[in-house]
Order: sequence, then structure tokens, then C-alpha cells
Amino acid sequence: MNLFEELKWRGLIKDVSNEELAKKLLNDEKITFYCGFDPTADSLTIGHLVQIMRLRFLEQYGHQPIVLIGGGTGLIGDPSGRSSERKLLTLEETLANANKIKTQFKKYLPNAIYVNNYDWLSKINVIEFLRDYGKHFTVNYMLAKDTVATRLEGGISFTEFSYMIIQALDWLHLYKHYNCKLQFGGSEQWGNITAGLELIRKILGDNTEVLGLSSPLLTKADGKKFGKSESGNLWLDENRTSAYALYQYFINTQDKDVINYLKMLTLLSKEEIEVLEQKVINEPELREAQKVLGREIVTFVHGQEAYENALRITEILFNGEVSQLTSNEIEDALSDVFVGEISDNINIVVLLVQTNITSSKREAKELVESNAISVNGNRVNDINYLVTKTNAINHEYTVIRRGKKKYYLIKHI
Ligand code: 545
Repeated sequence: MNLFEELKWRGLIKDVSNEELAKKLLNDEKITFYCGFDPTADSLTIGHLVQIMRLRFLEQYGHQPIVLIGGGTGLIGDPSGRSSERKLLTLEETLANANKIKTQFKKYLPNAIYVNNYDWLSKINVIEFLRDYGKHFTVNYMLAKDTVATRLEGGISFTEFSYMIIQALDWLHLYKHYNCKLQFGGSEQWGNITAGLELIRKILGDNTEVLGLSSPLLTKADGKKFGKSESGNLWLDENRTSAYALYQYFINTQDKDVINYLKMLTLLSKEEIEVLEQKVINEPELREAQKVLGREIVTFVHGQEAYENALRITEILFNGEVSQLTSNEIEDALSDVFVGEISDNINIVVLLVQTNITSSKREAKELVESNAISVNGNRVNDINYLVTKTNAINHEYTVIRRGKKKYYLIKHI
């Protein structure tokens, strides 16, 4: 399989500006290519992993990646894929975010070339912008772009309307300075990518070899948005989303999605993925593919040690041996099921009702008496049992388990 075929097999290709040229540049040459990221937040999310893996992938085949951090474009605001105007960030916020994102990227792509479009965009003056670049775009062409057309009813500022022109001139800049022949992005970037092709051909001639590629946006079989958990975005910054939370997200992937994710988000080979595909069909209950997906992603994002730790927490919670967890691990793993703080010793039945773990005193008593409740890993079947700070894990947390799987976290203050 050559690179182009492999990208197709992985489901990483949606639009291609010129298939012949794609085969030539990707399979037969070594080129420089880019993907841009606007610093609208101070961390990348799991949604960006598709592009990060793709950058890695092309790099592995000998092509040179450029990661463009959009310090300039981030100040303008890309309307693509959005139904309303963005709130403008300040220059300070944007540049601070840009630094953080660059640091994150370097972990995954130490050998990429890093550029920030603030460096050239901030030097262009308004006359130059309108004469040298604006003149190549008709308003008619711009209005026909999806990202603009969908906003016409609700309104779009001139600022966001102009965005495609600056992304286009970025590519022209990179073409001239780095001989950068390929740009890719998620499918909602297609309008901006084709605007770049248009500008480069108009200025440098129709025969200029430039190629645009887009990848499909990741979907979930249940229709929910990929990369969001109950508690919001999944960030690549470990202080925001723990390795454990990331691992949980991926091991809970549905059978229908798991092979797609392995193809798009890991560097595993076709052979390895096909073995897992068979396992999903023949022994889905083992969830082997999901475990490999979780392992690959967490190891890639946070390293081997973080993966092993996430696995350990998962196993401990499965066995119910929660007293082996540290306070930090409890916070990572159970913050989503936090049900309240207590300051005094409290009777188990009263606690279950007070924290809404059960809806009535009667239900609470029944559960305790039928052995369905554990406190910090120990079964409690005495309705007079006292939950105390002294017995709490690290004198800080009490973990209640109801039945086999349901956990609740209580903090002692
Ligand atoms: C700017 C100047 C260029 C080329 C590209 C850009 C950025 C582009 C854009 N891309 C998205 C983005 O998200 C915010 C990142 C927060 C850290 O807005 N106009 O910047 C995402 N992109 C990657 C994928 C994307 C896209 O970085 O293309 O589809 C997400 O997967 O949303 O000269």
C-alpha cells in the first residue's frame, strides 16, 4: 500500500483537489506540507488528534510537516463550521494560548517546522491587503462558500467574512518561503483551503503544483459529538483531562466506531487493525479493540507510565479495592460522581438518603441489608454502621459502591 492508498484506507481523506497530483506528491515525492491551528484555547483537544496523527503519518513517509499556529488568524476568527460570530480574544490571550499550544505540539511533533502567522500577517497594511490579495477574490466567489452562505441569514461581520483571504495568503507565504505544496485540515476547512489554491494559482500561475486535502470530521455511531464526555471537552492537557478519563472515554467506544478510531487515531498497521476487527466480530465481549485503542491513545498522548496508571485505576475500580487509590487518583477517577461533603460522623442509611444515592430511607435500609453497599471497598450490611473521617481513605474520601458498578464519592471536611 502506498501513502495515498493508506490514507484512503484509514478514512482520512474526504476532499482532494486533484487526485493525480495527490498520488504523485504523496507517493513519489518528498514534500513540505502544513496544517494550521488557531490559538482560540490554551490546549488542544482530542478532536485535534486526527490532524496530529496525520501530520505524524506523512512525516513517517518522509514528508516535512509545518505546524502553523494562527496567532494572526486567531485574532480574526474563522467562521467555518460555526453558526455565530466569535468573541474576539485579546492579543495577549491569543499569544499566550499560541505558546501553550506550541509546547503541546512539540511533544508530539518535535521535528516539525513551527511558524506563527502573526509574524507576517501583522506586517501587511490595509492597502497591500486590498490591492495584492483582495483583488483576486470576487465577493460572489466568497459568498458562495458554505461557511459564508450559511451565515447570510443570521449575519456575518466583514472581519470573519475576510478570514478565508488571510488563510489563503498564509499558504502563498508558505509556498514561497518553504515550497509548501500541500495543506490539509478537517472538512469544514475546505472552503479556506480552496481559497488558498485559488490565490496561489492566480498569483503564480495555473501550473503551480499545490494540493488541498481534507479529512472527514470524526463521528460517533450514537450521533453524539466525538471527543466530548459528560463533563465537557476532552483536553490533551493532563491537568484538564486526566489520563484515566481519556482512557475511560476510549475503552467505552462502541463496537461500530472502534475500528474507525483505530484507523484514524493510531499508527497501528493495517494487519494489526484487521486482527482487531475480527475480534470485534467474533468476541466482542472481550472488548480487545477498545482496550488497544485506549492503550495506543493514552500512551501517545501522555506516555507509557500514565497509561499503566490509568489501567491500574480502572482495574482497582473494577475489583472494588478502592482503598488502594491515592487521593489524587480518587479525584481523577471519581470527580464525576462526587455527591457531597460531610463534616461529622454519619449513619450509613442517613448518608445514602442525604446524598441522593437512594431515594428513600426504606430503599437505603433494603440495599444495606441485602449486601449491595460497600464503603471503601468493604461490604456494609449493618444499618447502624457509622461512616467516619477516621475510616476514610487518607482521612479525606469515602467511596460508596452500590451494586457492582455504581460509585459515589463523598469528601470529609
Ligand atoms: C489558520 C491559518 C491557516 C491555516 C489554518 C488555520 C486554522 C483554521 C482553523 N482550524 C481549526 C482550529 O481549531 C482551534 C484549535 C485550538 C487549539 O480554524 N482556520 O484552529 C481546526 N484545525 C484542525 C482541523 C479542524 C479545525 O486546527 O482542521 O478541523 C479540527 O480537527 O477545526 O493558514
